[in-house]
This record gives sequence, structure tokens and C-alpha cells, in this order.
Amino acid sequence: MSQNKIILCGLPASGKTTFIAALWYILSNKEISTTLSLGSLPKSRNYLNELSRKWSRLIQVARTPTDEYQEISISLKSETSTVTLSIPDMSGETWRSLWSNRSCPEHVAEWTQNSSGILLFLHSDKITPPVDIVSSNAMVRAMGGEPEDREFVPWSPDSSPTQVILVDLLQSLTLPPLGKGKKRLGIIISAWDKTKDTGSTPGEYLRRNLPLLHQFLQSSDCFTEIKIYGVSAQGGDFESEKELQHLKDEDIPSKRILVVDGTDSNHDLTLPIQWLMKK
Ligand SMILES: Nc1nc2c(ncn2[C@@H]2O[C@H](COP(=O)(O)OP(=O)(O)O)[C@@H](O)[C@H]2O)c(=O)[nH]1
Ligand SMILES: [Mg+2]
Repeated sequence: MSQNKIILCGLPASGKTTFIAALWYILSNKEISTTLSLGSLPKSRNYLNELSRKWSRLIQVARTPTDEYQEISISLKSETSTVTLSIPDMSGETWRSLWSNRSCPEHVAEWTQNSSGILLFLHSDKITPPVDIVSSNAMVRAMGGEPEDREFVPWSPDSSPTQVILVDLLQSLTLPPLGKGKKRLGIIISAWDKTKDTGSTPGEYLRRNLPLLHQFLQSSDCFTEIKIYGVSAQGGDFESEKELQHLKDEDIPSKRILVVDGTDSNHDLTLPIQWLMKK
């Protein structure tokens, strides 16, 4: 049986914990058929069980503390191969710090080098857009000020546009010393339910909202294959009474999940992982 390792990464609040909560729920409850099933069980499952319990009860999964649950590894299997989904940092601080400090812990470097595929998360509704000088001037004037009198805020890495950080992160993960050979890249646009008014496919959404990242993916030649998925792991917005009621009315919790690939949709969260396992 062939063995694969896939690394899951993304900035803080990009939907990683919710994805893992929903994934663990569908794998352990088997309410729907999935392409991949659970392989050998991780030694410690308390954290995963607690996450999926909260997920099933529509309780928002807590913000992952930076000093706990740093490493999670889930084993999945198809008929012919197994895959280890490795999440070296659930909080996402490591990935942000790779951009802002250009360093990462030793174990993250090891996991990255040994991975055969990357699953990158970004939240559809938490994209910091770039602001050009013309728009910035217009905003100042709209507030009754003059662009010349504006106070300049010193640049900080954390306030950079999301697409700039993600392009740099992907370059770090694919070029030496962290990168080793070309691999597949799956992009998960999380909270996909928030984009339904746009009528876009995940690829179109990325092209419109993150054009620099889109161009990088088109031209960089860093990956063997790239696929963009829209994923609603929570199923809807818990802050909207209407959406929450709609989710409560669903008698099979696994059916809240939506995985969108082009114009196709499914409830099977293991599909992006299965695609990443292909050679
Ligand atoms: N509407 C909606 N919100 C989501 C979904 N998945 C995650 N979120 C929200 O996005 C935020 C960040 O998610 P989380 O999983 O904690 O991100 P992490 O920091 O990358 O682990 C939380 O407020 C979640 O409730 C989804 O499918 N739909
Ligand atoms: Mg988290």
C-alpha cells in the first residue's frame, strides 16, 4: 500500500479547526459514505472528539490556543493507499510567522519536507484586500480630509494583504530549504456559504478577490497540479438566526457540510484529501 503525507496550513482564522471538527465527525459517525475512511486511530483522541461534539451541537469551535494542541495527525485510507493528514500548528501562528519572521520550528520544517501534498486554507470572508493610492486618497477625501494631511502608519508584516502573505507562504513551502520537489496543492476557500450571493465557482472567486495569488498559481510552476475547492464545514453562519435554525432542522448533521468543486457539490470532506493523494 502506498503511503502519502499531506500537510494542512493556513493563517489564523482560516477555517482549519472547523474543517478538522467536521472531518472527524463524518469519519467517526459514518452517516454518509466517504471516499476515504479512518485508518489507524491517533493515540490521543480527546481533543478531536471534543471538537466534533461541539461541531455536531452547533457550538462554534474555540479559537485554538497557541500553546496547546500544536500537532495533530489523522490517518485515512482508500482501497489502495493510506494518507496521513498532518496539522503541525492548528493555531496558524506558525504560518503567519513564516511570513513575518521568516522562521519556523524544526518539526514544521520536517513535516513540510516530507509531505507529498499541501492543503492551504483561506477564509472567504476574511480577506485583507490591497488598497491602492487612488482608493486611499478617495477614502481620506470621503471622510472630509486631504490626502497630504494624512498620518502615515508604519508598515507591519501582519497588516499586509492576504494574497501577498499567501504567495510568500506558498513560495516558502515549495522552495529550499522547506520545499523538496514539486507536489500537488489543494486550496480550500472556507466559509463557502458566505459567497453564495456571488454565484461564482471557487476558481472564479479566487481570481476576482485574490488576483495576485491567482496569477502566481497560473505562472509559478511550483506545483504538479492545483485544485481550488469551496468548503462550508460549518454549513452556515451561526450569527444569523435564520441560518442557525436551518442547520438545526437538518436531521443528518453530516449533510450540513458542502464541498464545492467547480459547479459540483458534495458533503464528502475527504474528497480534497483523496485528490491530493493522486500522483
Ligand atoms: N459561515 C461560516 N463560518 C465558518 C465556517 N467555517 C469556519 N467558520 C468561521 O470562521 C472562523 C474561523 O474558523 P476556525 O475554524 O476557528 O479557523 P482556524 O483559526 O483556521 O482554526 C470562526 O469564526 C468560524 O465560526 C463555515 O463553513 N461557514
Ligand atoms: Mg483554530
